[in-house]
Amino acid sequence: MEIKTIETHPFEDQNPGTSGLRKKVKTFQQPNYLENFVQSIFDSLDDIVDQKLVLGGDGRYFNRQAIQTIIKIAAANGFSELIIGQGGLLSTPAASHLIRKYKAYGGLVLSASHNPGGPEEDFGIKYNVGNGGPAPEKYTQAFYRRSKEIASYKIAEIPDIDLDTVGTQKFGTLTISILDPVNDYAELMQTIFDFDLLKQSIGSGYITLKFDAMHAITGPYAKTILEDMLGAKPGSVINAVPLEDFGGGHPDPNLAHAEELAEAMFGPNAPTFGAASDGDGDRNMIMGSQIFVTPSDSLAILAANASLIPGYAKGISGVARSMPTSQAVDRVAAQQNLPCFETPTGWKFFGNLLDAGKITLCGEESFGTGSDHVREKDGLWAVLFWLNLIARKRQSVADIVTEHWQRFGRDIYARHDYEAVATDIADGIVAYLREQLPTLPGKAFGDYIVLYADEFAYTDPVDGSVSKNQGIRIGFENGSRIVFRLSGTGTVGATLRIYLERYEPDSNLHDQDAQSALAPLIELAEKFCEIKKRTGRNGPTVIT
Ligand code: G16
Repeated sequence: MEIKTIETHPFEDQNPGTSGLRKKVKTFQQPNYLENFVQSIFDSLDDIVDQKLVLGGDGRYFNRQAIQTIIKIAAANGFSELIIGQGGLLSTPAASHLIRKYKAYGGLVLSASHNPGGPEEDFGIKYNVGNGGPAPEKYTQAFYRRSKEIASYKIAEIPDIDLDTVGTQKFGTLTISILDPVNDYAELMQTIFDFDLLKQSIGSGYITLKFDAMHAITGPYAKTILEDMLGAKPGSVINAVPLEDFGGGHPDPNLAHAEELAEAMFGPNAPTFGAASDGDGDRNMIMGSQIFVTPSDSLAILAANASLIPGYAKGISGVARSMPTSQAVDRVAAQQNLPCFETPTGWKFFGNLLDAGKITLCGEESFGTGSDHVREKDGLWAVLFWLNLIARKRQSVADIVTEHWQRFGRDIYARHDYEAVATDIADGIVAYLREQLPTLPGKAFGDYIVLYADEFAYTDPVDGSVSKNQGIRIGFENGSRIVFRLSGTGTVGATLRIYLERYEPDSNLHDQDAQSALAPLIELAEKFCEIKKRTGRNGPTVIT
């Protein structure tokens, strides 16, 4: 195998965000852009020679070309085996599982997750470490540093690989293994959930379901598991064929983007259960007939009922949530005497806690839920967890949620996103918020008295690493919170996220619309950040 060294020049913008490097496809298509970043990753890793690397992506536009390039760079850098999903496809949780199962050194997952795909849209690449999880910050910072000084990359002279035939191919000492992307993952799910019970409940018609794969990666996974293995009616999985542009849609599982599903679930004759996943299969949205379950509530409900699931029947060691996620899971942890951790936004912050056995379940308001079975959030896992709960409890989704609120109270929750805000305006807002922080504690705004106002910082309890500036929090004496954060996954301007939360213990008041219940907090948020005033907009781009 001949290896060439190609001279290159650094790009200044290869700083990974919340989850890898995400840019417009056109940016990635610039000569040497992808090559530089991949070589920067390999240069920052120790002892990669003769190691295994997992490789796959969500099938979006540019996935196949990028994979062919990465294969050649990985080969030139001395990896001995590349484990690749057939067709270049792997969901993020499946990639995490393969890294763990085959004891790979790490993996490269090509995805911009919930961001749209196509020649004019987004592409992304993230590196996962040997535990199967997203590279922690010390890695991503090293990649960025290297990308700013890189002068050359190595590339092997091998032909393009046949990505579509399962099996192994050899090039000198390099083995390329093309695997069915679904098999290993489906096997893992059977070790966690009660597939016999699920088959019965679905086969008998007790559970009817609709899963929206949003023309993204979970299509083949959901078809195999939900329809072929569990017997859901053919057609239960909608938008099941992965497309390079996700059918022109936005593969973001929320009420705004999974419109077809939302309509069905709030319509007449709605199925018992509805769900959607995102571009790379790590997010989930859970719905029941006439009800949407917030991701924060979903995490709390899974934690409260984990003992009903075979994989967690022995008990869970602890739970964690990202800072802006509602405090619903904290209440479960307090009642069950479980450790509960609050981490910055980004799945990478759960990795150490999971590895150390400090937590079993974790989740985020951004439609991510997962457990120690892999080191990524896992959309279909959450779906199977809910289905298993419904089957075990013989209750509807609405009844499970209502019962949970009766037991623990309801954390009424919403997130308002202002997308594509000019960066200088967004920076001005953050500066303005920062200025106010010291002046707020003790101040009363109607019924809301500020208890604390700070910028969230996190010290990892396992390795002591400190992450600062992780979002602005304003907490009130009545337990309500407003959190402000700039997204780390967008590719156009800045996205300001405003997270609003109010605790309601009185079960007579649980059944109310979140936006109306949060109206005073929404007004206060505007007072603190002036987003509408500064942008001239009337309201958020997306409300979840
Ligand atoms: C990524 C991360 C998540 C994070 C989310 C939101 O999700 O993996 O841990 O919560 O971004 O990030 P932000 O608020 O910064 O946009 P995904 O599904 O995009 O990989």
